[in-house]
Amino acid sequence: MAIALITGITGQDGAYLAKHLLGLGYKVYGAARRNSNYNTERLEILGVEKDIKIREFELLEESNIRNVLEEVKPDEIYNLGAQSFVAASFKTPLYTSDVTGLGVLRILESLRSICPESKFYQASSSEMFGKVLETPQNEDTRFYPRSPYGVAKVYSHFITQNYRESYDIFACSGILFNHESPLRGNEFVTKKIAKAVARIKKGKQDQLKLGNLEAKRDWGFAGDYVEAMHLMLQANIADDYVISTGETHSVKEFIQASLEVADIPFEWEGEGIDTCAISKKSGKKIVVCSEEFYRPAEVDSLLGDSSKARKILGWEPKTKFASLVDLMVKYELENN
Ligand code: NAP
Ligand code: G4F
Repeated sequence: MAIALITGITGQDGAYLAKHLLGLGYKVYGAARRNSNYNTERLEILGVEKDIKIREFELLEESNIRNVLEEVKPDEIYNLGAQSFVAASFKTPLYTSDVTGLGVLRILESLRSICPESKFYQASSSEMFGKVLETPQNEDTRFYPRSPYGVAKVYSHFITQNYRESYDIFACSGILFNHESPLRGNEFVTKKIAKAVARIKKGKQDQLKLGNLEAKRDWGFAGDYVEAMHLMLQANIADDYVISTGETHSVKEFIQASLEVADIPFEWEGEGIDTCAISKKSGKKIVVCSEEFYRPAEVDSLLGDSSKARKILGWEPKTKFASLVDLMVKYELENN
């Protein structure tokens, strides 16, 4: 039975990947940082919590990482752990660089001496393309990160590549574009919108406050994307792959589609920071913009070209934008 170690097991992708690997017959270890109460909620929602062996794991602490690798000796390591919220990285740039950037080096150094045969997956990000230099973005597009998070991901991407080339480690980076699900963290824009729209529908919330509604993202479904992570580690050659849908939509379009799923009639008014959505029923503003959610530097538009993954890995996204919005808003209407 193959053994997988997933860091960031308590996060969105950790939960979907664990479920996928268990379904393929893997023995799954989940690496989670110490907490007064491990946050296993997502694993419980997917019904896999009892099948995963949790080990204490802190990306800031090399001795801790070494102990886990010595005990588990994994065939495959999926490094999904990170300070992953872009907006927070402007407030905690040093911490983000340490966890999201140097954390990867700590794992690679430990892997190199303890289990050099382990295959390694690094969670790279479309945030590395930042102020994009071409559209769509593929594996050869130059990076231009726009946040401390993006810069840390560029570091971790290149250190993964460097260890692959220097020490012949089977190390891959998946350059994943935004992927969402009902298990997405509450601060991310899609979850924030889906949750608020359901609450507005039920009369539990009056208004949703957001930042830049013009930003565009290539949004896919996390359940589809974790399959690509696994496929990368089964390929003949270790390499890097863009994973995306090839469609881009604005935050405004996501709101529009969400209000339609919840059957809330509305109309748009204003432009830029004065944009708002007015309920046709109450005449009140149900969506407004606020300076507090704008970022010091923005990634305006992302659109991925995942033809390499389609060709070499045989991977393709199954969930389109409309189905993703439907899935997320209906989940909130039923469970919120
Ligand atoms: P997420 O839900 O925010 O999960 C992040 C995980 O990292 C959580 O389990 C968190 O643990 C853990 N973590 C944070 N700091 C840690 C530390 N110091 N030591 C050990 N673990 C730590 O993120 P996600 O959406 O699942 O994304 C997974 C990975 O893919 C991340 O590396 C992210 O940057 C990257 N990525 C995500 C996307 C996307 O659209 N989702 C796109 C491209 C790349 P706690 O539960 O204790 O906080
Ligand atoms: O949902 P977001 O916070 O995701 P963002 O910044 O694109 O980052 C996510 O995707 C990356 C892949 O490209 C990952 F690497 C990263 O870990 C994370 O998963 O914001 C999306 C867009 C941004 O342009 C933001 O400015 O939505 C805009 N936005 C507008 N109002 C908002 C809000 N974002 C958030 N979180 N909250 C708002 O109120």
